[in-house]
Amino acid sequence: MNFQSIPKIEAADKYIDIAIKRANKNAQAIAKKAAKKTKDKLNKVKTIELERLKIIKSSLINQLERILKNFPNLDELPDFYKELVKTTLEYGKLKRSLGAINWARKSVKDLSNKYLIKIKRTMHIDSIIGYRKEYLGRVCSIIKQVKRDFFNLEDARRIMKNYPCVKTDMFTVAIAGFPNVGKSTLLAKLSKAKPKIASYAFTTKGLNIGYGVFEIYKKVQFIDTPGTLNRFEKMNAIEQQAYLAIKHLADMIIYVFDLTEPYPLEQQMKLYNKLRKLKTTIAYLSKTDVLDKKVMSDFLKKVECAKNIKILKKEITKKWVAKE
Ligand SMILES: Nc1nc2c(ncn2[C@@H]2O[C@H](COP(=O)(O)OP(=O)(O)OP(=O)(O)O)[C@@H](O)[C@H]2O)c(=O)[nH]1
Ligand SMILES: [Mg+2]
Repeated sequence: MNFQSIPKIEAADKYIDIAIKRANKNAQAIAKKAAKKTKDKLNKVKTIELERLKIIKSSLINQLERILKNFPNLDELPDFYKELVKTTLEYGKLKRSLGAINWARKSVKDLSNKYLIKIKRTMHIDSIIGYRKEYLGRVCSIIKQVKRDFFNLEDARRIMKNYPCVKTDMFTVAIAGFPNVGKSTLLAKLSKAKPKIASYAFTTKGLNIGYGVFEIYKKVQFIDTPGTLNRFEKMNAIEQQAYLAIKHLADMIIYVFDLTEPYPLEQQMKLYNKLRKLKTTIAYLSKTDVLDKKVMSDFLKKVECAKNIKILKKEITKKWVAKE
C-alpha cells in the first residue's frame, strides 16, 4: 500500500485559477478558429464562449476527478490501514470531504451542461456575455463551497504520507519486545533491512520493515514493532501503529527477551504472555554472546526459547508449515 504518492491537494482558488487561465490561454486560438469558420458576429462570439466554457468545465472536472482517483477508497482499505486512518484521522470527516468533492464534480458538470445549452440556444450577443459571467460566478461558488474539504483532504494526505508502507497480503512476522532488547538488530539479521541500531532505548521511531526468503522458498515480511502494549489510548503514535501491525498483519510474533537489560524479567514475561494470547509467538533470547552462562541456562529451563538465529529460523519454518 502506498500513501506516499497521493498528490498535494491545493486550495480552492488554485483550481479555479488553473481552469480560467487555461481557458484564457486558449481563447485566442479559439477566436482565430471561430473567425475562419464564420463571418457572423453572433456565431463567432458563441463559438468562443462555448469553447471557453468547455475548457473550464473539463479542467475543473479533471482536477476534481484526479483528487478522487488518487485518494484511497476508505471502505476498501485493508483492515490495518482502515484502523490506522481511524486512529490518526477523523474517518467520518474524511469521508464527508471526499463526498463533498464528488458533489462538486457532479455540480460543475450539471451547471456547465446547462449553460452550454443556454449559450447555444440564445440569439443575442448580450445574453451570451451575461451567461458567461453568470456561469463563472456560479461555478466558482460551487468550488468555494467545498473550500474546507480541500483543506481537510490536504491535512489527511500529510498524515497519510507518513504511514508505513507494508504488504497486507504477505506472510508477516512481527518482532516485539521491550526497548533496546535488540529487535532492530534481529530484523537486520533476518532480512535485508538496514534499520537504525543504537545502544539507547526508543531508537526505532517508525515501523522498520524488512523482507527475507525462507527455507520453504517463500517471501516473508518482518516488522519491527516497538512498544510495550499499554492501553491503546495511552500509546504514542508509533506504539499504536505497532499494535495495529501485530493485530492485523502479523501471522506470527517473535518475542525478544534480553537478560542484560534493566527491564526486570517479570515485566518482560508479562508482555510475552500478553502477546502469546494474540498470535502464535516464538521466544528469542538476544545478546547470548555477552550473557552469563548460568543466567542463560536457568532461563532456558524456564522458557522455551530460540537462543540463536539458526534455531529461530527453524522454529519459524516449523510453525509456519504447521499453520498452512
Ligand atoms: N552484544 C550484543 N549486543 C546486541 C545484540 N543485539 C543487539 N545488541 C545491541 O543492543 C543495542 C540495542 O539494539 P537495537 O537492535 O537497537 O534494539 P531495539 O530493540 O531495536 O531498540 P529500540 O528500537 O530502542 O526499541 C545496540 O547497541 C545493539 O548493538 C546481540 O545479540 N549481542
Ligand atoms: Mg529498534
